[in-house]
Amino acid sequence: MSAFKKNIQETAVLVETALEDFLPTQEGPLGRVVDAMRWGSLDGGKRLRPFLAIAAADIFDCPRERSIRVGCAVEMIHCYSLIHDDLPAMDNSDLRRGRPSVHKKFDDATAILAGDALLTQAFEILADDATHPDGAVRCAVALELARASGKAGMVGGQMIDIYAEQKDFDLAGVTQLQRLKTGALIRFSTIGGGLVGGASKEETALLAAYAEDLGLAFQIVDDILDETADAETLGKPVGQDTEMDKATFIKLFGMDGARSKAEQLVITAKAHLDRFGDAAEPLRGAADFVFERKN
Ligand code: GRG
Repeated sequence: MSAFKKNIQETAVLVETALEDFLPTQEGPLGRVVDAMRWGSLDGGKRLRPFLAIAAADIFDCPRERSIRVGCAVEMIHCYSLIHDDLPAMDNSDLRRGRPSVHKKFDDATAILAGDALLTQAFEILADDATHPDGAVRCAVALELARASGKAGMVGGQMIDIYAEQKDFDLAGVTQLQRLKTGALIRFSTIGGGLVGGASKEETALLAAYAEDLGLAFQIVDDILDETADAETLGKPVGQDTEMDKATFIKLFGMDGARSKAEQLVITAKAHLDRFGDAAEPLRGAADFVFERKN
């Protein structure tokens, strides 16, 4: 197993334990929403976003108990977005992470509430002084996550994805859509880890530049997998982009062109990390992983 795979698996165990602690089961009617939050967030996924947060914070020797909280906050936002994205009103997807999506396992209302509760709990975690003793740092991290998740970030990207006439999108249009829908949370993960670790303005800008290239590479690979992988490997339905005539990087560049664009982005992403030396090796590994991933 590569050093990176071992590294991300170890981080995933830490994140799983922390998420379990944040989401203890409860008795009574309230227990149902907690069960749905657990179904939508525990025991699944690559945990790439928390990995980025923890790896970025590690560069600055940040105590893990702080960076894991940032990682859990962004994973909760990510899981809420997947739960809502799978609803009949959006992607209408029955399968997620290789098992029934939350609204299939429970029902639509419970899935909406579980997503809402994960979204709000993410900010509860960041606002707690266990995340950082300095309120200004907690506030800066929460501000970045709010911007990355809301109308100027993931929600905005989802809106464009659902309603824009995508067939005429050029490179700028596709890049803008993906920068918001997927890129914003990946960018937050990296700079959120940096901020909780005490990164300077200049260091945060380098982490942001890395994450922006990484986010686009991630999305291009996502487009490629949607066309080439099978549903079992991916743990979700495939071929939906083509079916819905979505604007993708493959439509713009062709399969080979998209692959070499992603490869190029991984190289430029890693170049932004030069200043951090060996301490950024896990983030370099994440960039290679994003390009090579199969799910
Ligand atoms: C509902 C507000 C709202 C937003 C939804 C993220 C998103 C926006 C929709 C998900 C649809 C999708 C498949 C997007 C492509 C990129 C993406 C986020 C893939 C899933 O992320 P991974 O591969 O998943 O990191 P795991 O399961 O490993 O965490």
